[in-house]
Amino acid sequence: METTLIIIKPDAVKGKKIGKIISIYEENGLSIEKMKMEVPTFSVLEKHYEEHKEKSFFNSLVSFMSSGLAIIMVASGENAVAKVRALNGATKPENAGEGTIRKLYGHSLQENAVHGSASIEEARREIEIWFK
Ligand code: IDP
Ligand code: MG
Repeated sequence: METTLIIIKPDAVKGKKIGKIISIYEENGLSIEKMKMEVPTFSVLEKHYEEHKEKSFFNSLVSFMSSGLAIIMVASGENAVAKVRALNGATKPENAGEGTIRKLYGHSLQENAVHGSASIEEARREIEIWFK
């Protein structure tokens, strides 16, 4: 069974969308295997967003992601990685499809409610970072 890493970002936690977001994953066949709530630390975020380290938005992104509580989950199911990415929608909420989590609950390109691993390999790497 495939597994993937999901983060409900601080904007969605502050907006009280935790329950609605988890329901979308569960209603689409995914099972939550692990879950924790914490304020992400800089050192974990630096590893998680390693690929974006040189980007102009990196500092702003890490500052947003550590601005409050987040929910970090491992979800499993058939095609879990692709399924979560599809349910999340496009990175920029205004480009995300109708009914996707980012369309429903995202605020901006940066504050876009959720994270989902981009590939099976990335999922393995991210689960190791957050749940080692
Ligand atoms: P993804 O989350 O859809 O995989 P990535 O391009 O990997 O998108 O970017 C990681 C996260 O960084 C996004 O979810 C978003 O929160 C933030 N982000 C991406 N591009 C920008 C940008 O141009 N400005 C500000 N934040 C950005
Ligand atoms: Mg990405």
